[in-house]
Amino acid sequence: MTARTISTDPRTLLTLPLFLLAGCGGGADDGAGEGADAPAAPREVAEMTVENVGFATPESVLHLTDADVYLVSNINGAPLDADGNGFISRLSPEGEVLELRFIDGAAEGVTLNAPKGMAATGGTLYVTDIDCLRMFDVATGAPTGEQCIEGATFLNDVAADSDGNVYFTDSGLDAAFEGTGADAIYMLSGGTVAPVLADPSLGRPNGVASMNGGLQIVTFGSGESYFVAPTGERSGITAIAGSLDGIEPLEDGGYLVSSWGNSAVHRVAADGTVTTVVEGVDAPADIGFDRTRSRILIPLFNGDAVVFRTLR
Ligand SMILES: [Ca+2]
Ligand SMILES: [Ca+2]
Repeated sequence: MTARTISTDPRTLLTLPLFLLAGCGGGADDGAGEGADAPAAPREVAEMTVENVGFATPESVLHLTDADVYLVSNINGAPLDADGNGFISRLSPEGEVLELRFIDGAAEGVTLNAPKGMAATGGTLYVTDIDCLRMFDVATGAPTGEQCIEGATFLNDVAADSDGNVYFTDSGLDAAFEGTGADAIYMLSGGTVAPVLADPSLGRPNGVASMNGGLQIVTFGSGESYFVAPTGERSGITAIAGSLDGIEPLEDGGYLVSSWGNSAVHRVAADGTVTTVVEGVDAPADIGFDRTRSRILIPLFNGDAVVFRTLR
């Protein structure tokens, strides 16, 4: 008996491949009343909540496009506890947990305490973990290195640019979510880490995206979004919504952003227009985006679940 549960949004049609329906048996939510009429061909999973599978304080979801698999980082405990039990799961686009502890902080030779943001480039997975950026082989999960930042208090999101440079934020928070003044945006390039910006006025930077020739930052403290040029100059500082977390760039120059304050995912168009694309998601942390399926991947920080929603 699998512990896996799929909850469906009652507002949408449940569309599951037949093997999933068979695998869930009576355990599936009963949005699946169409079973007898289901066509033989596998259909696309449109809307889904993957829960009761072992996720533990999931902070981010990353779509690995080439492998077509989702990675889910699990803090497993408090966000700043160096408890050695963080893990990263592999999840299929059909909502099947392929390997709950693909990378396991409890395993011999692996250090992972409270993993948060992730980015993959050049065969390496970069993961923030309190005050360190840890590296793993993205295919095998084997540890390949780390960069620990003196004075960092709450490293959070990670993004890579097309040249393989890696950017990551420090939200400058302590265990009580009070400001530490360590707010920063770092760049790892050629094996060296240097701050792009380090300033307590950065608003508790959380999500970072490489786009439009620079970085777009969204903040957890001030609920703002702003652009950071390669020179470090900040511009376009705009209030979006409370407690912003994840950001995903869109092809049109706009982006998606999650807000704990609104329990929502918003779309910010290239002209700055803000709309709501997902509502009613509690503590939506570092969202991912599956561009192949136009699917938003939402980790529910307090719900130990990952929600799939189609961006229409
Ligand atoms: Ca932990
Ligand atoms: Ca985050």
